[in-house]
Parts: sequence; structure tokens; C-alpha cells
Amino acid sequence: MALISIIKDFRPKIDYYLISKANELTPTLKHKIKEPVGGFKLKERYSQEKNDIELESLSKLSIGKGENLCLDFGEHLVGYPTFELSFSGSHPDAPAYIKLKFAENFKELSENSSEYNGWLSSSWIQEEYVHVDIIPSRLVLHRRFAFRYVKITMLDTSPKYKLIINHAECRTESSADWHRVKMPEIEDKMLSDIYNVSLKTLANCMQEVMEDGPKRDRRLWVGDMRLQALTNYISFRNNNLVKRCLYIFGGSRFPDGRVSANAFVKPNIEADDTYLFDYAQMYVACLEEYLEETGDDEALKDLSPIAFEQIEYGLSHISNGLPDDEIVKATFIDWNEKFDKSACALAVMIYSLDYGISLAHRAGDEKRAEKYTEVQKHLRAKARELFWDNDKKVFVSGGQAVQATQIWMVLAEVITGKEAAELMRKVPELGKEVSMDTPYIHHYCVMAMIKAGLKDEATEYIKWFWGGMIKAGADTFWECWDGKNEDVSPYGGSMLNSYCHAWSCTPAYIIKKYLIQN
Ligand code: RAM
Repeated sequence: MALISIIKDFRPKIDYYLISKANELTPTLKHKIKEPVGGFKLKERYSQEKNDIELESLSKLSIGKGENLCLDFGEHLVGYPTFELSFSGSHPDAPAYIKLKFAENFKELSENSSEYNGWLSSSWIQEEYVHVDIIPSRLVLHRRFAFRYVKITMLDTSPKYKLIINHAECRTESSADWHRVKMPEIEDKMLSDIYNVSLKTLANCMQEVMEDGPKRDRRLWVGDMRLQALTNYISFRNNNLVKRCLYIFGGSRFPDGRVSANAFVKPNIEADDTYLFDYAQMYVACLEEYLEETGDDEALKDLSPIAFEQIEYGLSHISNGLPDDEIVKATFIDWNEKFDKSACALAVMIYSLDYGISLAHRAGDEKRAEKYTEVQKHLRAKARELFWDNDKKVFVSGGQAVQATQIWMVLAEVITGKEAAELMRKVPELGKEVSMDTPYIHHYCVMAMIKAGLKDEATEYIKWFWGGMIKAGADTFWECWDGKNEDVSPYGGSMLNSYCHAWSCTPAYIIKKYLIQN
């Protein structure tokens, strides 16, 4: 929670040229009509016990006061639902007062939102209270929902009639074009399932921007966007969407030029007042990777100065290899905040310099490339000197040898070759008191394994972690996952968790780019 800031009277610095470019790149959304494939009634309003119903009998099933009806659309959808309503009994002489609860997974369906008291707003919980005055009628919802299930509960009606849901459908929305995807052949069934679920996760997050999650927060976050962009290059190849996101972050920034951690697009493009040091460095990586993919000279010219600013800002907060409090406190890495992030902050800086160097070469700025190369060499040596415990053969930051620190040091190539492989083999057993809570850090863990040459281990890790979600019923990957604790959540309650989350979409990218021959 410490990572979320509120800056009084925050006024981002706006670059209208970049904003107008971002607006020009707004994608056209694609739609499909989806209907339920099954239904049931929950025995109690908040229980998981259910009685299945035949969909064919839907038009004969009426819901009276206190009763519920759940529809199962069979897969995770993002879109606008519509219900055809009619009645049984006498002419409706009072409004039907109903509650609609949309749920991405079954567990969520039977949760009672009044029991949530975490720190994120409960207004994200997808439920609507609606009065329907005229029946028969068509109930069209104008809010977009992310869901597989919907529960309709009759809160009140008159004794003279009961409600019937004759038909339901959802008009889905996404800017991903499945026709552009070339599915590779993957022999391993679990790996192939993981691949498909990764792409579905990405597709459902690809809207007018690369959203972090279509349930919540429904906006752009740099850390998520970078991972979405990578997965997009091997699948939907909607490179203009990545470009639009890069321009959004460039077009509205902190007054001192820093790239914000996330941005709103409605009613207008506007940076949020949260700065995350590592996310701003991921902007550099994301831009360089986009340019590598597209060779887009316009974006190079418009956005590389912004990327260099992020690097300069970071470097100005590191002295003698030690990142200062300001950037350490603004370093995310993972939702688990119970560890010292100094070593990670330094490693992220070194990692970002890799992309800064390539970007400088690309921009023909050899002087800058040379300077960054020197600085990077110095910081790598410092990282080893300050954080490597030669007896225990691990990196220690603030007295702790946590997994995330080892991962980022390997990614920053502070340690390489056999030493890196040895270290990464140790990671699963290390610092268990500080768990890794999000697929975001698990992604970087797999990338560190690959960097250390441990491809078999990386494959097994993907099957264990993301495969675990599939075994638990996921058809899009979740924001948080811990096989031993289904209630894990950074938000003080899993009701706010998102079950289709951008930063979880990367296995397809990793599999295609590093783990299979194509
Ligand atoms: C979560 C968002 C997003 C992530 C930030 C740091 O609230 O959903 O995915 O990037 O936190």
C-alpha cells in the first residue's frame, strides 16, 4: 500500500503533440456475441453449493423474492451483457429489484462483498443493483464487465409475479485479432494449455489500451504493459497499440519528466500521481523492444529523449553504487513489501542501462552509449561489492537474502555463467519467509533461470506455477497465485483480485521465444 501515493494538486506535464499521436492510434474494438452454456441456482445466496439447471428450461424458470439464478458463459469474457426479461403470474404491479453479480471465477460468485474491508475500493466489485419498472423488457447494462458467471438475485418483487430470464448474451470487446496468431505446435499438453490461456489473458486485457486487468484497474501500468508488449509481438502483433501506450506515458508525465507508473485514458489521457522507479525503467526497456520489433523512426525520435530522462533520473539517485531512499521506496518488484529493496533497485538500474545503451546506439548518440556502458560496468562491480555474501554465496540486502534480490541480480548480470546457474538453482529454497506474491515477479524469476541457462528448470517452473492456476480452473491467468493459499491478496481481501491479469500473460512469450523450436 505504501506504493500508492496521493500528491495534492498534482498536475501532470502534458505534451499535446504526443497525446494527439496517442489518440490517433486508438484501436477499433472487435466484438462477438456470446451466450451462456449452463446455469444453476446457489442453495444459499452466498454458498458454493448449487443445483444445476437445464438452459432449455430457462424461459420456464421464475425467480421469486430471495431466490437466485446463475448463468455460466463457459469462459472468461469482457463485454456488455443484456438480459431479456419476462414474468410468470399476474401483470407486474411493482418494480423488480434485482442484484446482478458478475464473477470471473466460481469462488468470487458466492462471496459477500459487505465482508470486504481491505484498502482498495470495494467499488471495483462487479455488482449492480437495478430496479426494473417495465416487464417484459430488455435489460441492457452500459458498464463493461469481466466475467464468466453472473448471479441474478431477486431482492424484492410483489407476491403477484416472478421474474423470468428468457435469454442472456454478452457483446464482447477486445482489440486483439485472433486471425493474426500463428499457434506453434507444442507437444506437451500442459505447456500447450498454458500457451493458449496466456494468449486469452492478453486478448481480454487488450482494449483501447493494454489494460492491467479488465475487472480492475482497467488502465495502463508500465510494468504490465512491457510484458503485454512482449507477448503481443509473438501473437496478435498489434504494434500500434504498444506505440499508443508508449505515447500515452510520454504525453502525460510528472512535472519533472518522470514517467508515471500508470495512466488514465478517460475522459482524457492523464498520468496518475504514482511513481514507481522500476516501472519507469521498464519504459526504457519497452521502448527499445518496440523499436527492435518495428524499426519505427518516428517513435525513436519522439520518445527516446523521454527514456533517457528516466535513466538520468535513476542515476542521479545512486551514489557510490547505493540507491537512495527515494528510489528504493519507489521500487515495486512485487506486492510483497516485507523486504529490503536496495539491491533490487540497483539491479533494475543496471538492467535498464542495457536497454539505454541499445537505444543510444539506435539514436546515433555514441557518446551517451559510451557513458552508459562505463556507468553500468561500475555499478555491476559495486553491486557485487555491496551485496554479495561470499560465504553464503547469495546476495544479501538489508540482512535478507530473498528470492527477488537473487533474480534481479542475475537479470542485471551482476553474476553470470555457472555462478548464476548455481544461484538460480538455490532460489526455490531461499528466503521462504518472504514469499513471491505475484506472477509479475515469477515472470522475472523464469527469465533469470533462462539467462542462467536453466531452460529445463524454467519449463518445469512454468508448468508448476502457471499450470497450477490451470489445474485450479483458470482459463485466463490470475493477478495473484499461491497454490497453498487461495485467498492470497495484496488488497486485504481476494474479492478485489483480478482473475485476468496482464502481468500473468507471459508464458506464451517465454515458451515461443526460448523454450520450443519453431
Ligand atoms: C496493481 C495493478 C497492476 C500493477 C500495480 C503495481 O494494482 O493491477 O497490475 O502493475 O498494482
